[in-house]
Amino acid sequence: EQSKKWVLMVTAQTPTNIAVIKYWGKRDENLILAINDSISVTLDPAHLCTTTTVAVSPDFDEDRMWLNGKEISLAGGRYQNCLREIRARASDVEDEKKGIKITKNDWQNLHVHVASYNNFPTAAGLASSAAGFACLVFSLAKLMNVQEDNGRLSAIARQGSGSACRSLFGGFVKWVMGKEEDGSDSIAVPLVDEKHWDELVIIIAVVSSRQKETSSTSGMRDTVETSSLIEHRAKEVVPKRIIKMEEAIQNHDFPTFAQLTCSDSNQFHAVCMDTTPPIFYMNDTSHRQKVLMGCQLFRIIGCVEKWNRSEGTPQVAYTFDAGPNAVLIARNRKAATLMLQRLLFHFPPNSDTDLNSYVIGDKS
Ligand code: 2P0
Repeated sequence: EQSKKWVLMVTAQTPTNIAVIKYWGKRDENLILAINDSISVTLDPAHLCTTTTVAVSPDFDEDRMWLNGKEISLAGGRYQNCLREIRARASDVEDEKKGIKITKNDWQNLHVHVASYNNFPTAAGLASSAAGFACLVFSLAKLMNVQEDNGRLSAIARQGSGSACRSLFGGFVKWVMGKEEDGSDSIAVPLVDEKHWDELVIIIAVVSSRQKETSSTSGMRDTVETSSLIEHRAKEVVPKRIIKMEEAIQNHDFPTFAQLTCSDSNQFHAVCMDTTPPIFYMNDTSHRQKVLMGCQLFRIIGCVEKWNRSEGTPQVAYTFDAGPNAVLIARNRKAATLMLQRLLFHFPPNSDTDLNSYVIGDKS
C-alpha cells in the first residue's frame, strides 16, 4: 500500500537556567512536585541551549528520539508523561499548501520523531535536562497546536525534569511548588523579563565536562529520606529567602541578591553533605587531577569571598549546582572582567589547576 508521504516539522531552541534559590527534594516522585519554591535565571540562548526538532508523519510507526545524534529510549516514565500530556491537549492542524489535515483525534495514533542537540556537556551539572525537557514540551506543543500558555506548558515540562519548568520563560523565573496533589498549581511564573536587570553578566567555569557521579534525582531522594537539615531548609529557610530574593531582583539590589545566592548554594551543598551516604558535588574526585580538582570549587568560593570583602560591597555572586561547574554572576561588565582576570590568575589555562573552559554570557 502506498503511504501518503508527508512530514510536518517544528524546531525550537530553549536555554538552560541556573537556580539562585535551589530546588532540592520532591514530595511526589512521579509528578515531580518540589518541597520548596525555587528561583532561577534563564541564560542567553546563544550560549547554553538545546535545539529540538520534532516531526510527525503517517509513515512513522513508533515514537523515537535522538539526543546529540544517538538514539535514546523513550520508555521512561518522564518521556511518556510529557508525550501523553501534550497529546491529550492536541488540536486540529491544517496545512493547505501541503494538503495536510490532522484532527485532534488523529494525534492519538500518529507517532513523532524527535532530534535534540545540546551545545554544552550533557549531564555534567549544566542543567541539560532543564533545557532538554523544556524544549521537547514546547516544540511538541507547537507541532500539535496545543492552545495553552507557557505557564500551563511548564507544568508538563516539570514532569520531565523539575528544573525544566523554569526554562519556559526568560529573565528571572519562580517555580511555585503549589499545594494541589495533582500538581496543577506547581508551575513556573515569570518574575521579571530578561531586560529588567541586563547589567548582570554570568560566567560559567567548567571544571570538568564528565558526567556527574550522583544523579540529581537519586541524590535528592536520599536527602529527603536521610537528612535532618532538609526539613528546616524547605520549611523555614527557603520561604523567607524567596520573599527577600524577589524583592532584591525587583530593586536591582545586588548586595542582597549576592548574599542570598551564595548562602543558598552553600546550604544546598550542606544538605547534600548531611545526606547518608553523603553527596559531594563540589568534590570532583574521579577526575584525573584528583585531590587538586577536589579543591578547585572551594578555592573559587574563597577567591570570590575575599574579593567581595576587600571591595566593601559584593561584586560577584557564586552558585554551584549538582556538578563540577562554578557559576559566577557579576554585578556588571566591569566586575565580570575583573573576575575573569582573577580566575585566569588563580587557575591559569594548561596548568595543573586549570578549569576546562569559561563560558561568558549576558543574561537574557
Ligand atoms: C535547581 N538542581 O534548582 C537544582 C539545584 C540541581 C541543584 O534542579 O529529578 O535535574 O529531574 O526533577 O531538575 C537538578 O535537578 O531533577 C536541579 P529532577 P533536576 O536547579
